[in-house]
Amino acid sequence: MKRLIAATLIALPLAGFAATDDNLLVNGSFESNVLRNGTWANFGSIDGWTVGNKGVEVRDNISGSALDGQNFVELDSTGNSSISQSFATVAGYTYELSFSYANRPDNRGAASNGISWSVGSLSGTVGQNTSTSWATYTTTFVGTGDVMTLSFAGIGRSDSYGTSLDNVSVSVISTVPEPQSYALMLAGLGTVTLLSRRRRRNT
Ligand SMILES: [Ca+2]
Ligand SMILES: [Ca+2]
Repeated sequence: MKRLIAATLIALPLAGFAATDDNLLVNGSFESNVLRNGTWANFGSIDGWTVGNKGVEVRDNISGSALDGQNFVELDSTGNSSISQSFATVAGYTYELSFSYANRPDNRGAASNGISWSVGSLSGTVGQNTSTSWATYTTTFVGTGDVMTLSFAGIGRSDSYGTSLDNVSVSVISTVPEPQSYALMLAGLGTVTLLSRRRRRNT
């Protein structure tokens, strides 16, 4: 029994390195719609994402170039719009959210630009400037065990000129449970040890 517990204790932290770089999102780089190079179109729906009522502009290397592949999206289409996507999570796993954003060369100034994002209890804003270089935002969050939703929305002046978004990904970076669930597991193992000791004493 002692040897089994020791083996389990060694195996638990090692499980944390069995992380994957796989993107849990569908169409995170917005390449599903095939457009002619140098053109764009406003879509009411795109693969993988729930689209806000003003649609989403998919751009094939126009008003900027894609960071990944050929396409990126803009969320100030005919006005500020939004996209969201849900994905299953495992309670206690750590996930990494990463996405890239840039302002178009012909942007209408910082007050017109920006994107807000949210996942679980986390949220923030990016791109409220006039930088036309791609920047990447990365953060981590812990899975709740339920389906979680990642959302993006255009902010700033709603004037059909907005910030570009590309290369969105959510991936598992650690399968080590958070300290609380880890403590619960160890407490469980402790109980097993006590029971086996007590059983041994009784026999
Ligand atoms: Ca892309
Ligand atoms: Ca705008």
